Amino acid sequence: MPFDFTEHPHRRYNPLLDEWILVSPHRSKRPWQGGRELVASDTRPRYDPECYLCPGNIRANGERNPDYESTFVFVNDFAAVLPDVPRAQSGESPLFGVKSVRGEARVICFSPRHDLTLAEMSPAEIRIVVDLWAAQTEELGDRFRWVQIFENRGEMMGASNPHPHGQIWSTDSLGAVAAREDQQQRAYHDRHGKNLLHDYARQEAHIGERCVLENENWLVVVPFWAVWPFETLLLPKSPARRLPDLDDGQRTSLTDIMKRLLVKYDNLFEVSFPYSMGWHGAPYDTEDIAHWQLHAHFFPPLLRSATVKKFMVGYEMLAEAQRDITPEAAAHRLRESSEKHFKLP
Ligand code: H2U
Ligand code: ZN
Repeated sequence: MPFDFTEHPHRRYNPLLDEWILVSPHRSKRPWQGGRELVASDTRPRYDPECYLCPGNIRANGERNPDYESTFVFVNDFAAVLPDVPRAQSGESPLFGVKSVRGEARVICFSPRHDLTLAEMSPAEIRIVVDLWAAQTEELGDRFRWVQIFENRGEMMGASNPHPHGQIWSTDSLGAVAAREDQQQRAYHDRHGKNLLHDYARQEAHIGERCVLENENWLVVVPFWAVWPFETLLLPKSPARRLPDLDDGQRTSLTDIMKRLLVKYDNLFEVSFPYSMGWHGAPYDTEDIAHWQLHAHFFPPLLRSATVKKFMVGYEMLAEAQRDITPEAAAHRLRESSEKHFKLP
């Protein structure tokens, strides 16, 4: 019997993280009698007087938001990292490692409208967010080695507030995932003289079966090594190191492809699709960044409906990540998903 990717359990390699994942395609038909998430009825007002992020409102720490008309950035009132921290260093024992971390955490409101999401915002409004992400990266990159832009969307992903917003945590050290991606891209570049994700995007575009969307400058794939059921990777088609490097045309086509991807996500289960997404641009600690390719990860937790999500438990916590539905099947479903938002008449 020949090996069949769509039938037989196998492991796939993630070259960005130097990790393996278990794929069990035969298992995707198993019945589900476990937990279902509640679909929160999405009847948010345009303005919520109780919201900490709406224009003109008072935040949890007593400060008043300006009457902003497009986007608004402020230093997180409950920041996970702080700019002034005394130095700490590990002692003699290798078993109690510690390092101090210096950083700054910001919150970024994508829109004054409490009832929108990025998926429902217009391309012109999304473009303003893209430009803001780039400007923030540039500014914070002057002071910190790593600028982590991210968005937790939806209650299921732990978002503390439904107002459209994201965060930026900048730190003087690379987080573990960032450090691993840096190391892996560097090793590939040293060995092959080429850029890992640039090579990967070219090969995926050629193969096609994991591609979800493509335009002039960008490609969206469900990566060969995806862990989350509908995980995607957004890749530039030509070399790009960081968001601020993108020219006007690249930003316009980025806006276009993000909008299309987010609408497809919402349409998949006709729900405002929860996810964590974020950007990985080259670190700012060195000029030696030819190995880096800018990219964004989208990690949505939903598995088979608006109410059944994937759990990262048991085997995943103890051995390695596992998935049932194949990345190819997920990409197929996302390709089929409409580009007209289900809420539109
Ligand atoms: P999340 O929804 O991803 O948790 O992001 C919201 C952030 O906003 C969260 O980190 C901050 C929280 O600390 N926040 C403020 O800084 N001020 C507020 O008044 C409310 C929330
Ligand atoms: Zn609000």
